[in-house]
Amino acid sequence: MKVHDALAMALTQHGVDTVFGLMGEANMLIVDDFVNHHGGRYIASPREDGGVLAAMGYSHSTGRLGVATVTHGPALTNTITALVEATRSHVPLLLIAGDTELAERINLQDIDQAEVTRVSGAGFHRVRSAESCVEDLGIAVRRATVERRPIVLNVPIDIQEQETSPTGPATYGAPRAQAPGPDPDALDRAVGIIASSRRPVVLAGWGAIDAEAASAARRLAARLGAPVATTLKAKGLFAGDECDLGTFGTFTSEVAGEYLGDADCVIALGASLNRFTAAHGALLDGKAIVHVDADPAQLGEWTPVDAPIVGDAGRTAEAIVELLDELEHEPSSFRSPAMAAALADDEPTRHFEDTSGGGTVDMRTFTIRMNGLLPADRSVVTDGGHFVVAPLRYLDVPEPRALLYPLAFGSVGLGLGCAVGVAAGQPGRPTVLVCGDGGMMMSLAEFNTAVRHDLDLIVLVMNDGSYGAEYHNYLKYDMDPALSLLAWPDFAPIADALGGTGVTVRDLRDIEEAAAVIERRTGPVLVDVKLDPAVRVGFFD
Ligand SMILES: Cc1ncc(C[n+]2csc(CCOP(=O)(O)OP(=O)(O)O)c2C)c(N)n1
Repeated sequence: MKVHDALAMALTQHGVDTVFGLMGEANMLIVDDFVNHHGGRYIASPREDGGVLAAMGYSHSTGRLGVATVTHGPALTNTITALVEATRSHVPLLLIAGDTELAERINLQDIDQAEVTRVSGAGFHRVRSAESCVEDLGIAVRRATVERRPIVLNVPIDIQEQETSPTGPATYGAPRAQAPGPDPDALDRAVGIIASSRRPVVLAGWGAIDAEAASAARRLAARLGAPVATTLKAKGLFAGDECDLGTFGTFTSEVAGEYLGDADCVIALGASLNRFTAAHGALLDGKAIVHVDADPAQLGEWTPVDAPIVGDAGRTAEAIVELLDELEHEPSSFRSPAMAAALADDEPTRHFEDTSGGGTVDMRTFTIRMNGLLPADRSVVTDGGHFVVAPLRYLDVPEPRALLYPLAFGSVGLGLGCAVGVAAGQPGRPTVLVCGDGGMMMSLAEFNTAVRHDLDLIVLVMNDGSYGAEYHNYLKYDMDPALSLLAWPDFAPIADALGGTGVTVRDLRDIEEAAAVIERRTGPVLVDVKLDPAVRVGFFD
């Protein structure tokens, strides 16, 4: 068996059924074997960064390893921004990079792949020989899983063409995740603080999104008479709970913010309590904080805490409930029918002046309306820019893995690639991408990937005809924002030309028609939402 075939076979032995990427001379044989000999699915992107971002979206939405492949030289350098994003987002990802012949003295496309990878923060592993190729792939898969970052597996083309007899271990199993129990002294101290609080809140983060941890968090909240809240990353975890205060931090709603302001104790489960969650201190100052995380490095990293506990979020929440039972603790009355009613009655449109008119809509009003009109069981992906406040604040998601905002590197233009992978990973659930016109122009070829691979994608382009974030920065400096304005073409005909369906919203009355087009869709849809660049929202208030 040739090495390229052995590698493709080993991928399937690791449970990989989908590979994203772009082919060239140094990876096309692996791709061909994966599809034609081993029954895999290959999703072809028009740019390599799109393939890596799609693998990232796939991993995020499924919890599985994301896999992408590129050819040598410029193909790998095209992935660097995406690799930085995936590294900083702790996504387990395997990138198989073909490389030029080891024996060749000069090749136009040669570059030191280890050095190129190093700056991104991703890991690197080289296929050492034909005989070790399957073992090398296993090492890379294991590293991606346990190190929770991309690993670039470098495969020189001349090794790929050699014969091998893959008898070595196909897998190096990653250790199963374990759930460390809390230290009794740390637990006692925490329970002392919790028991003396009168208005506790249970806050869950990404470290508490598995089913056991989420139900333990709910039991703890019920036992304490506490409302629940989540970090932005864990948005949707408590969907349906009538005392869910929603996102804790920068995106807290006005009504929930009042209750969070009143809280005297926060029990944070698997949440890093970074500056966004803390709303730059405003939401945590003066409160007693119990901080639970399986990783000791996370405890108190961003915020001083009163009771740090190293432990699995679910097991620790259970242990706290048991101790409260032993103490015959009386639940607080913070969680109340009045709180549930105030949250249910809250109407987000009440908290701002709608600015729609003159051929544009207010993005907040538009997003709030779309929240009710889009299918409720959806994934939401955002790009970056001024507009991002609207989807992150006003679009609901059914569970945390259904929300992805690839902003760990602060880059514009990563949303559409990620959305392709999210849609591929969750075929039963439409994926809604919200991006700006600048981000869309940076990545729009990926819309056609969704068309070619029959993915259920709905794109909402928040089109203010400008780099809106920079427009408002110019105004902040008291400067003319003219250079941030861009006369892009209309996006609806572009969507049609790329094989999907485009529709334009210029007026609030157009929203129903856009929703009807979405409802009738047989392929990807793009909604070009015309906005006034001068309207500032969210962070820019
Ligand atoms: C790769 C990259 N290039 C440039 C920037 C600087 N930048 C930040 S926001 C932004 C504007 C994006 O415009 P758009 O997508 O239209 O969204 P808007 O801000 O208008 O809502 C730019 C250019 C960046 N963050 N990343």
